[in-house]
Amino acid sequence: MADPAHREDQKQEQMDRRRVNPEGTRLTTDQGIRVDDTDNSLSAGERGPSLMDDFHLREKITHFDHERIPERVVHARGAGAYGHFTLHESLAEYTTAEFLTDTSLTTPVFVRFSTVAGSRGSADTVRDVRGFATKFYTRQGNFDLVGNNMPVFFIQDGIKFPDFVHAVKPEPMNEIPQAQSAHDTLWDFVQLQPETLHMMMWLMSDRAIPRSYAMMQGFGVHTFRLVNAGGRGTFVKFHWRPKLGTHSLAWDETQKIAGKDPDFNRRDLWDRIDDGDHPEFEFGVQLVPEEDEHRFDFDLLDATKIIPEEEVPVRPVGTLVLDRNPDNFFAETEQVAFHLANVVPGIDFTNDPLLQARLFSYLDTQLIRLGGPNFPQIPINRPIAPVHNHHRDGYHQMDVHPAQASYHKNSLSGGCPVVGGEGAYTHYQERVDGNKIRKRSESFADHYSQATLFWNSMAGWEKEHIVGAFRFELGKCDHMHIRQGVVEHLNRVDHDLAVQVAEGVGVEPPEEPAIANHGRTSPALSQANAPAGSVQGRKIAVLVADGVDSAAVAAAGDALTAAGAVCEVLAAKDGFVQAAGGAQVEVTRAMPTVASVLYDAVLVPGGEESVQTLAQDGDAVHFVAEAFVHCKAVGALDAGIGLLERAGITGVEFADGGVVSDAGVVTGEGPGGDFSAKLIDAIAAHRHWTRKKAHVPA
Ligand code: HDE
Repeated sequence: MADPAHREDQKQEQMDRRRVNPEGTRLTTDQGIRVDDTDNSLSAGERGPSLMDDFHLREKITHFDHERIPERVVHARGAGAYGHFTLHESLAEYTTAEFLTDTSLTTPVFVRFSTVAGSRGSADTVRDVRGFATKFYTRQGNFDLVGNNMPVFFIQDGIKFPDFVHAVKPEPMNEIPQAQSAHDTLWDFVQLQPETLHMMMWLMSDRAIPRSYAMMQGFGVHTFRLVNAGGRGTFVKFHWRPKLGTHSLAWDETQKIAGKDPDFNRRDLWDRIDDGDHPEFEFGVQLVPEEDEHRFDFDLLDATKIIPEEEVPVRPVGTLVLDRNPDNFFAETEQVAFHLANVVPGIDFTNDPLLQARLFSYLDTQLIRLGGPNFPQIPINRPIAPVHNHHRDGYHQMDVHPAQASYHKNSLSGGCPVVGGEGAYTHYQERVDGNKIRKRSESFADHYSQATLFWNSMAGWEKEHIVGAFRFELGKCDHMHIRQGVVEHLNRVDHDLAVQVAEGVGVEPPEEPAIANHGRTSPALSQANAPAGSVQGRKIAVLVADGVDSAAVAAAGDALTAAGAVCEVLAAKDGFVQAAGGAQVEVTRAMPTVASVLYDAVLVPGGEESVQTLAQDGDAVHFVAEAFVHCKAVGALDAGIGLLERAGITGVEFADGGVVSDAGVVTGEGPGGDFSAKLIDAIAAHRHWTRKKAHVPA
């Protein structure tokens, strides 16, 4: 039965009961005994041995000794947030899931974003798939949508998952390299397992290096099934689409960020929510009637395939807003346990063999990671729907069950909990029939067509990035036969791609295409066609020194801030700089503590003296050059244009009276006119990937 007392904040109210506030308290042991001293052990005399009597010392050290739990075997590094899901359009025709049919409900959620291959302490900006796991605390129980930011997967059958993960993880002899796919074992796996090819195209694309968790799509990947009140099934693919658009970092930038700020994506998510700039995602579904199951040239049960949006449009039906940071990383983000098998009535599985293996894996791994069968009682995992059953005992049982009967059927507890009733989960009655065999279906045999579709759909700059990524990754493989093997597969995806990669990694380029390119495209796959973004939450660096034109700093800063951007004033040192007219301009950060890779754009205001100083400062010159090379918006006013020239940014037209904007370089005489508007447009465009930049060293 759904809980009639459902409230929007029910999950937070439940969490509040477990939140412990230290204010006004005194230090105690775990037994509640007040402690007189926590800095000195109990010892026999001032220089004598510590004593076993010291229960506080023993307890303190023992607890510390047991603080760590195993990290997730994959998706170890993550960042979480609470939020709400609202439905705009009822899917009652297709499902009985209440949160997908009742548009008056607001469903609390917890989301965890993650990288896959790296350890808990690895950098955020590595080339990798990103997890996008959502726990909906619905009135009918928890529904977990455990998805990724790419719509396909590396393998078709879950039995290959341990092989794949062993191949991509650091190599066994020396645990090198950390959180990198650029090594022999992964590419050896790829060349011998061509079903990986489609996903490898996604992994080599900019999708694998998102600018922000708030700027990436999410996908349920598998085909699931919705089931309506009449028991009719409809195939469904789940989609998340970010309100800010789907945007990525530059590859060179990601590698530098990994050192400058390894927490880049985690921090970005935290800061956005802290600043009230709440990440928002549209929830959409692709629906396929059961009778259309075989109408595609691929198998709906094959997780290495998408349903092109041009064939089955994504129907937007809801919105997810992330609006609350966790209070404690371990308690919430680390202990949250997602499981694909957590479904509510009206949502069911299909026979996708990758999905089926996942049904087993998540609970299994969580039993060891979270120490026994009672982890659903951990506050972050507890449903808001009431839980009653005969599960008993086990490590860390938190509930007290006074009833004499812990079995069904019973007469001693009035037959309770009673089985069934309104809203009970019933499995979709799919008819199955077959011999027990170990054999991949013939309908899973085509590994190349959709990889080609992806390649064909890319803009020119996206193709360049993909070729660059293949060259980088294969260039890190020591074994030439592995490089050659991959190129041969790429020659079945697209001949041009194979030749370009081969030329970069020193192997024989294929002479002829192995398969003719089918020429089809799916425009929805290209990030170039994603809706333009905004400057919301974008970080802009304003470079200053003594003598800066403070009016320009204030005017441009005001315009950018009003548009939702975050402006930071950077100078050689912290404190204040003395502006041209004598005013003081507060410095947000000292330049040596940051870098251009941590910002979306840079602005150099005027002021002769300021610009002369900056032009002598290697950090400032590098800052501007690097931002330019990473195709970011670069703005300069008056004398500030001189710093751009000093950085080697030539070939752009400089303003002579008016505002000139060329490939994201915006120059002007003063912050007035349309300078700020042009700069805002240039920043909102995210990156100017087609910019000519090879001549600028950075
Ligand atoms: Fe997972 N996956 N996975 N996976 N997965 C885990 O569960 C697994 C797959 C995904 O933020 C593990 O609790 C198998 C596809 C996410 O906590 C583990 C197979 C997709 C997360 C596991 C897959 C995912 C996980 C590790 C192939 C996208 C992180 C710790 C059959 C649709 C969730 C854990 C979080 C985590 C197994 C393939 C997404 C070992 C066996 C496909 C987002 O159970």
